[in-house]
Amino acid sequence: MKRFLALATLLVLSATGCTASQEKPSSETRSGEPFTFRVLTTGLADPWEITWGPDGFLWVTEKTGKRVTRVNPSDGSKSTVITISDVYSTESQDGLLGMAFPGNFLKGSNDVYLAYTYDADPGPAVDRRTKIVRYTYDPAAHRLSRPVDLITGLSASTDHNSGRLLVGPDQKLYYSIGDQGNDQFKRFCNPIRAQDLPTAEDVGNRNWTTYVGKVLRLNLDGSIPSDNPVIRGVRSHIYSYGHRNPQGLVFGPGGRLFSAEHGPKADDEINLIQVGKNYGWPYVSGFKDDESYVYGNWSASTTPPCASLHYDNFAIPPSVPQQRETDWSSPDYVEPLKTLYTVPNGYNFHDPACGDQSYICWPSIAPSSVDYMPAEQGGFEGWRNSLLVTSLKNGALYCLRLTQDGGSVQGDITQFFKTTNRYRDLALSPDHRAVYISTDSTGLSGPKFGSPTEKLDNPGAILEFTYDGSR
Ligand SMILES: [Ca+2]
Ligand SMILES: [Ca+2]
Ligand SMILES: [Ca+2]
Ligand SMILES: [Ca+2]
Repeated sequence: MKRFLALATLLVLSATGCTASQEKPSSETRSGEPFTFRVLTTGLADPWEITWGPDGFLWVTEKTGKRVTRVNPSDGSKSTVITISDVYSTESQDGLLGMAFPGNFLKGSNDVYLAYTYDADPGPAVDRRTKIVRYTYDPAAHRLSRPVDLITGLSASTDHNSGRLLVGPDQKLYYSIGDQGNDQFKRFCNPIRAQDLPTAEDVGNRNWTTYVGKVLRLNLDGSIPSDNPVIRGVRSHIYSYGHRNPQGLVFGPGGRLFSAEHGPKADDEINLIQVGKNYGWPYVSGFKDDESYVYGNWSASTTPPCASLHYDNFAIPPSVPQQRETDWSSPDYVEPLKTLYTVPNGYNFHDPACGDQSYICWPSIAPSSVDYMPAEQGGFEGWRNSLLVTSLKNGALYCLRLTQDGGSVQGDITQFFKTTNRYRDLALSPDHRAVYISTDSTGLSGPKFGSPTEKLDNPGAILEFTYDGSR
């Protein structure tokens, strides 16, 4: 309880602290974990990507704030480097999303890459799309300017945009784009197109509608790399396919690319992304094991048509075609490295403690990002050579240890830093002793002591957890 009183005090102190001269936030120890904790800063509008810049500042995109903000990691003071009025953002999963720097950022290049949703319709209608844009940073004025569109007209949705952007060790852009949240909830009559691939004509016409449910790989000018895979006869921006909502992407040991992907009720996936491979969605959720998942394609219902059906999370009507995981196959299919968590058939997804919001209690954790803690340097020994995954639903950081060769996950998944928040992304300090976590401004977190809640401990904040090796 003491910790929560201290947190409340910190919140009051920092609520007015948006100026450059705010008092240094104080820290506290965490019981049972060798880390100290402080709220570095608050007042951010849905901080989304958080990245440690080579200038020693934390760079943050604010999804609904439509801003890129630099945060001083010593005192939490903030400055806005750009506000992008072109960003179209609602309270759903659209807005300013991914951000990435080239490998030589501030050492030869001042480029910054951003991904965001915008409205492509000039009139009152909304044509929600995604673009990736290059900006130029002025390190003297601390401002971003001179936007250049690299790719425009990508599909966008109120749901499952994914949106993670990286520059790889090969100096290519990697971008994850989700299945748009189709075949469920309000979008249940929209088919999932994660298995669809473009024709040569589509690519020639810059028709990117099949790019949903994919990991893309682009040259830094937005063009298609000449060494991208040829899949079913066509080379495009697609690097891998069959993804649901791969919101986490990170390069790990040996240049391996890992993803963290939101599963449906269960089966969040940790994947090793390989060139040209198929990750199975929507035919397979988690492992191909026929456990607690069957693909029901609502849009394919003809009698009656989908539009006259009522969506149900738990019961698929007889008119909706269903397919078992083991009845599907693809020569390119790759199983996940790990799932969080797979449950057997017959599992009860209705937890009465969760009421109408039962999704918050399902076995999936909503993995919003993934980072890599190297084997050889500093920080908490228990995390060396591990993937660190943030959870939206559980307000915790999950650690998955990699094998020595870096190609698979070993041992039990361990959980750290539990609070009543929605953890969106993380960044590591260069010495790997400090972990910075961005938190959503609103939404549901839980269950902590039985019930999910919208009363978040630290909405719209950056939390700092520092390894205290002396304890
Ligand atoms: Ca990050
Ligand atoms: Ca419009
Ligand atoms: Ca999969
Ligand atoms: Ca499965």
